[in-house]
Amino acid sequence: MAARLICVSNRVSLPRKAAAPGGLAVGVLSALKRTGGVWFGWGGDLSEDDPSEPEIHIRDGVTYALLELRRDLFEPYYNGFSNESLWPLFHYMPTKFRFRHEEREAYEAVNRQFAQKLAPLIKPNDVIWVHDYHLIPLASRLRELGVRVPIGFFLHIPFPYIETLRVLPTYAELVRDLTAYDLVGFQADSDLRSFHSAVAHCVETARIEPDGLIRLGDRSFRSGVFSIGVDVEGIEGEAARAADTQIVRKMVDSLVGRKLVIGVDRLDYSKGLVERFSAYEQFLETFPDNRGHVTYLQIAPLSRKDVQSYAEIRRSLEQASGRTNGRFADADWTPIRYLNRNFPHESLMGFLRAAQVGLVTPLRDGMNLVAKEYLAAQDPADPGVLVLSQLAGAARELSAALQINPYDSRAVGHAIQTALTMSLSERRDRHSAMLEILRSNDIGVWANRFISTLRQTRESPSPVSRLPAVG
Ligand code: ADQ
Repeated sequence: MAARLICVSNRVSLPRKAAAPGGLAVGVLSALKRTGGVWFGWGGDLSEDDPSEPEIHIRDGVTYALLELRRDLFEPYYNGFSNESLWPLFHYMPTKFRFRHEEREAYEAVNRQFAQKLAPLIKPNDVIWVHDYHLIPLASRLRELGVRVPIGFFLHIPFPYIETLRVLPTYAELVRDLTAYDLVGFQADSDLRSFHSAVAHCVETARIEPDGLIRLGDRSFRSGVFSIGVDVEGIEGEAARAADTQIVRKMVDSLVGRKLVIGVDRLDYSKGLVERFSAYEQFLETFPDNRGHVTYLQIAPLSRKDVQSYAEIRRSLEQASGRTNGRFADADWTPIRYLNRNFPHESLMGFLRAAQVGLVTPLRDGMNLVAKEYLAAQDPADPGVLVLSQLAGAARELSAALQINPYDSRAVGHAIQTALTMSLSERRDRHSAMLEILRSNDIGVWANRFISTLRQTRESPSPVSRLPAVG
């Protein structure tokens, strides 16, 4: 019998609910739709006491196991340790980092609860695929409960080099917990190298082979790069269909022939939106002929509203868009249209297709699916141009994009101008080169590669208690 896949992530959304924006959900769902299996995680409800058994729903061959989380643990686990310690640190932003012991303890407690509720559902033939930084200790906790099936971990965000990771007082435990997996996967080479730097630092006796195999005394595990892709064919279809929908037509009509520059990002400081707004302002200043002829549409749904730094960035963006619009707008032209709302995926792909320039300028990003979606959504006969941050994981594969340093607002402004004036033949050449890369590593290839590598690690690893001590 083929092994059953169990995906585990912090949050699980049933497909009938409006899809929350987020790259992780896109990736997990497309893996499970291909193979069937179970998606286990928090369903969005909080309980006063220890959570009851997960609620089970079956939809289109996928079993959704929805867990409740304890109200008193959720805030310190999710907003606290996950999003105020790990997220900024892993994105190389230590000035936004904070550490509180009670938050880290809540993170550990939630991971123990995930393990306790998941363990009884596991069958001997299963493979478990854990997603992202909220659940790093999960394999250790499952092993302690006697779970012996292969467990893999994929980090959707960057992994920082050891000298940055050491800012976290409990970094050694975190690295040790990662070594309890059978396979640890990263978005980019640089993340894998950083992970190796951390293992070498924490476990003196570790031997790291060139193929990513890591030997720790009497056990070994695999590490590797698995850059996430997008559903290229699906997006091509969605984008072409969306062009004829009312919502996209209305948006295009409202441009009255002006060129469109687009950005689509969760509202997050790592996405470089403040810097992007100021680059656009500089672009209008440096290239005044564009005033009145270009509209910049920024779609940025709110995320992690309860975290202080997210409230701050929201204020900064409102100020920055207000300033640019106040300075340059005319009675019939608004330079920046800034929206904090979600759209159905198809409409979003239609908006991307309608834009002559895609602006993807994160200060740091594990991969960035929007960059790939923008390319897949283009009309190959008349494609737009991607302006892409060198600090996004996607930059390695998308070398034919106009790559910029997102902190360099002059360079970003010049790139927008270059994109708007690029010849059709150059646009086509760049687009077709990148589309070929996207097709060869689409979301299905990503999921299959990870799952088949995980299945190959089927021998039983030794208990976590026998791992070498961390220094
Ligand atoms: P995110 O940080 O969430 O993902 P990203 O990779 O860009 O960032 O994915 C966002 C997804 O949400 C895209 O599929 C996009 O289309 C969708 N989305 C954005 N705004 C939306 C809106 N207003 N309405 C509807 N959908 C919207 C994390 C990491 C990334 C990594 C992914 C996947 O931070 O680096 O690429 O996981 O591994």
